[in-house]
Amino acid sequence: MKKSGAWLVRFALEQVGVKYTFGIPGVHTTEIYDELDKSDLIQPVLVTHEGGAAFMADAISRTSDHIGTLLIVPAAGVTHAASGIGEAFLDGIPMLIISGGIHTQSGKTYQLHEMDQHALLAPITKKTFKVETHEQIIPAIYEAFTIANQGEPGPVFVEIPVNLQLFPGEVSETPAFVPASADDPLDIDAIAQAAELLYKAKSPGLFLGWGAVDASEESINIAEFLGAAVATTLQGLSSFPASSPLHTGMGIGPAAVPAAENAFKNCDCLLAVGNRFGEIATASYGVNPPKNLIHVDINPEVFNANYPAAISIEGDARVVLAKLFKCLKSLGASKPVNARLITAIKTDKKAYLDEWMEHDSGDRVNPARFFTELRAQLDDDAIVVADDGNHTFLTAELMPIYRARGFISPTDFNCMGYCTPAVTAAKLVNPDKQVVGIIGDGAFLMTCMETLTAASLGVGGIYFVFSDGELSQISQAQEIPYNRKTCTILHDIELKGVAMATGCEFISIEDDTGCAGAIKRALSLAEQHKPVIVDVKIDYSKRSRFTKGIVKTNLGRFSMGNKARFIGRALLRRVL
Ligand SMILES: Cc1ncc(C[n+]2csc(CCOP(=O)(O)OP(=O)(O)O)c2C)c(N)n1
Ligand SMILES: [Mg+2]
Repeated sequence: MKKSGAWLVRFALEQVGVKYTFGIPGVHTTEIYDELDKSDLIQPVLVTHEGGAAFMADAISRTSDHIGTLLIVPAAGVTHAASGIGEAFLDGIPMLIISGGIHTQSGKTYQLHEMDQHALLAPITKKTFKVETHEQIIPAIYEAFTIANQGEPGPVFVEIPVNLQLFPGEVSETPAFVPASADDPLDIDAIAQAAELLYKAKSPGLFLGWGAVDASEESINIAEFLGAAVATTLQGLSSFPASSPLHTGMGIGPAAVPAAENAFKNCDCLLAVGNRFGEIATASYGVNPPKNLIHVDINPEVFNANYPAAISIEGDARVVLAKLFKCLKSLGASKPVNARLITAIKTDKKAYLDEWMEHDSGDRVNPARFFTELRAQLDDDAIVVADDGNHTFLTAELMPIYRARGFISPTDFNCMGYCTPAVTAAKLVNPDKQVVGIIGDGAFLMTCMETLTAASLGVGGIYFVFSDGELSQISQAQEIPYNRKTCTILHDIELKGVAMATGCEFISIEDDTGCAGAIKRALSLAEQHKPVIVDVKIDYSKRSRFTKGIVKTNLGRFSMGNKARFIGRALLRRVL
């Protein structure tokens, strides 16, 4: 039979369950866009910048069962999208990237958008495909989808030359997509050994990353059985419900919240799941896991990369933890409820919150008061999205998250600009859930035009912009050593103007007394499908535990000579 390439792309994307594509059409993709216009299953979404499109696709994957998909022009669209593709790659998020490709049979070079996209994308994708015939289109998209979801997930790129899209070509079949069954063998011996170590431990603990996000139930079973404290990484914040009495918070080292720092001080057996001990997760490698480290991950490359493991178990977190729980139960009765630990966690959490609540924020908004009010008004299954900056760590430390995938943020690629498009997309694909973004004012400047996309689609996301006028996570680090803030004081902007320009509602929160009413109004407007930009005049005069912790860890690593040089310069600048 004869089919156009564009038809084949649509067929394959529908088969793998794509619901939205994000991008901006060009001459190399209009044929596919036109084809998607006919689809009952896929909605192509016009964005304002392909960088936003990539963050949107990422958020679709993180908050739904659909794979986030880009449909972009070659070269210029791909380079714009590269930031979001990189984020998805380092954070282990599945993504399909479909781009047009230059004409392969014109016999001409120096074509519009001609470049080696595969070389550019190789380091930030799991694999790239360039299809050469009509026959290859469906299999390439199926394989791309499979690879994107297999093992540690990530982005996969498929280039479809424009001439294939436009014209019909011969294909022998148009097979339905059949998902590959992934029944990888488990290392049962290692799991049994791990169970014994955990069962024997005096003070076992769980440290969960994003890789454990779909294994909450299994983690809860194990933690309750052992009476073990549970901490999460930043990306894994939603992997364990903050409502559990065993939940301590983010981190396990000196940069962790106090409940976690204290609960893990004497940890003698650590079960780390879906957490590769990266720089953010360990607060600059400031953690010190016990000798009995049991490391579970789907990607074996992470084992022993930064910290030696006593036992490494490769596999899907849900499957491994279910088996581990069975092994634990076979060893004996569950441990008695650890009342001392539970009381200590509760006391530490309250003391840390009190410390924040008592902090004098002057006539600005106290972060703890804002988050406490937001949590009180949000549904348990609301989705909270953060960008990258000081606001991220404040959210992680002060905003309890109750449901798996109820918190997302750009983590290891650490790309600012993520939040605004991600809120738009998360709300688009989760219309029945509340979706709120916590966005630094610097990050908002990067991608705030994706609020226009939300307004045009009638998507009621809420964008809480933490306005401190600075690139704070960086300016805080300049304050002491440099005694000046080069290029981190933001140019003045009237956010109300952005709201006016994009058709969003606008609310301002000037001080603590404004929080309750403003949040209530924002939620009610969002329920009426209106996106809302909320300008929060935040007070950043108190540092997060994370920031204080990494500063200490890094300074501690400096040689005496370098320490003296840095301190000397800081003192000199203060005197001069
Ligand atoms: C694309 C990109 N550029 C620069 C940085 C470096 N960076 C990390 S945090 C940060 C400050 C963010 O400022 P803002 O968005 O205002 O958030 P705040 O820290 O003030 O809460 C910067 C510049 C980055 N992570 N990503
Ligand atoms: Mg800022």
